[in-house]
This record gives sequence, structure tokens and C-alpha cells, in this order.
Amino acid sequence: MAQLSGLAGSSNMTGDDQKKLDVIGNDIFIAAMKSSGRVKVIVSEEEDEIIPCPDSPHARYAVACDPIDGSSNLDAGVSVGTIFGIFKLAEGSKGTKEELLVPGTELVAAGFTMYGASTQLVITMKGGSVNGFTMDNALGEFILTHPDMKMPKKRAIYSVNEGNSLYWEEPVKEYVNSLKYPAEGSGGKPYSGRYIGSMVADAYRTLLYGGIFAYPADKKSPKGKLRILYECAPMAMVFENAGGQAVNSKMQRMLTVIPESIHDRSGIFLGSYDEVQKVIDVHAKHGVKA
Ligand code: P6P
Repeated sequence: MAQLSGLAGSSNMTGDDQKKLDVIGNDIFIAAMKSSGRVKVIVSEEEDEIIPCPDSPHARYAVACDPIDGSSNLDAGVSVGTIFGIFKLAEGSKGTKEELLVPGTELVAAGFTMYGASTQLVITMKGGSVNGFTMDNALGEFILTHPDMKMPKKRAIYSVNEGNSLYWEEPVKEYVNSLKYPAEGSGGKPYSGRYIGSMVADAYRTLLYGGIFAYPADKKSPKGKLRILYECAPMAMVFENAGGQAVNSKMQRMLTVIPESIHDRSGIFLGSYDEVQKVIDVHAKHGVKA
């Protein structure tokens, strides 16, 4: 415990200060992937470059992961988690960086864990259902507690860091204000705001309760903050397979977005189908269409 809190005194490729648990989690995740014998190459938020697995020359899988997402909240005891996406490499693949710059539609599996009041695991396969598991500490096993998860089509909950609203583009400002100040006579009530600042926690709540999570690209972060390969694309696959939607700030389907680099970023709107549709409709009024 004495060594687990606080900063590791280093930073990662995208400039985030690494917490000690970031480094520990990264080491554990890489060791587990390598020892599986099934992984040829790994992308980790905590590593500048790809991590080849030379001891698994015939392996066919690539894993993109954020070992401890939300780690800036660790010292405050907020839920954090691991986000992962799994690609199947072509026969004879060299496992190069370029082979990983593909859209999320190429993912064969994706999911995330959340280390909070309970330890949750949410996974999905290409074209499959979304299944949620809860760790039973007595058994030391994940128990299937949420089979075939389906999102509510709508829910009056929005999750966005309003501290960035000064930098938001006009369509985002109009959209968020439409949730906070329903049009006169619409009979609508203001949405509830819920923002934890840990993507896995905000995403898990949105997946279960419905609503929308957003981290828009803005004037301060023109490409957005969240990373495509190991945050946006895996989450988009989970939400789509649960009946939701996920788009970037250009209103393109998130799973069709191709990263320009392994740590490339994107804006993201992720949530219940109808809630994301509202974002799309407001942007269309401003001429922003996929
Ligand atoms: P902000 C955590 O650092 C993270 O990458 C995501 O888990 C989270 O959704 C986001 O950044 C929070 O960013 O700028 O609101 O603190």
C-alpha cells in the first residue's frame, strides 16, 4: 500500500502524469498478454511504441489497451478500469504499427473492466451480444450477472465535463443547453448531470442506466482528448452491440474512424440510440453531417 499511491514521477506518450498504479497495471497487463502466447503485438496507453511479443511468433492477435483508465482519480478512490480492443491479424502478419491503424469495425472483441465498489467486466464479440460479469471474491471468479445487455433507447442523463464549455463548438453548446433548458411548452424536464471523470465509470453507468457520455473535440483540444484505439473504438463497439450509438465530433460513426497514429485522439458522443441521435440532429442543423 505504501508504494501504491501518488505519481510515478514519469509521464506517458500523451503527456499524462503516470501514477504508480499506471505503471504497475501496465506491467501486469503486458505480462499477461505475453504469457498467453496468443498475442503478437500490444498497444498500451502507457507505452510510446507498440510492444512486440517475439516469443509468440505464430500469434494472430493484437491488443490495444488502456491498463488503468481514469488513473488521475486513483488517490481519490474513484472507480478506474481497463479498456481493451482485440484485432485478429492477417496470416503472416508482421504485427507492425501500420497494421493497427484500422477502423473499429475490424475489432473482433472489445470490453472493459471497472475496479470500483465491485469489479465488473463487460465484453462483446464482433456482431455479438454484450455480457457483463461481476467478480465474486469468495470464488475468485467472474460470474455472468448481466447477460445480453441492452441499453435503454433514451434516458435524461448527460455526462460531460462542462468545465470545457468555453471551448465547445456552437452545435455542442446548443445541444447541451437543450438538455439543461428544455424548450418552452415541450413538457420536457431538465436532464440530470452525472460526470465522474473516469471513462469506464461514466461509460458503465451510461450502459446500464442509459443517457449519453460525451467528450467533444473543442477549441482547446481540436482532436478531442480520448484515444481512438484503446478508449473510443472499444467503447463504441460495446455500446453499438448493446443497441446504442457512438459518433465522433464530425458525426461519423465512431467505429469507422481510422486512427492516424496509435495514440490518435477523437471527440466522442456515446450512449442511448435516441440520445446520440439528438446530437446528430443538432449538428445537422449546423451543417455538420457524416
Ligand atoms: P477530464 C481519464 O484521464 C480520462 O482519460 C478518461 O477516463 C476520462 O473520461 C477523461 O480523461 C476525463 O477528462 O478532462 O474531464 O478530466
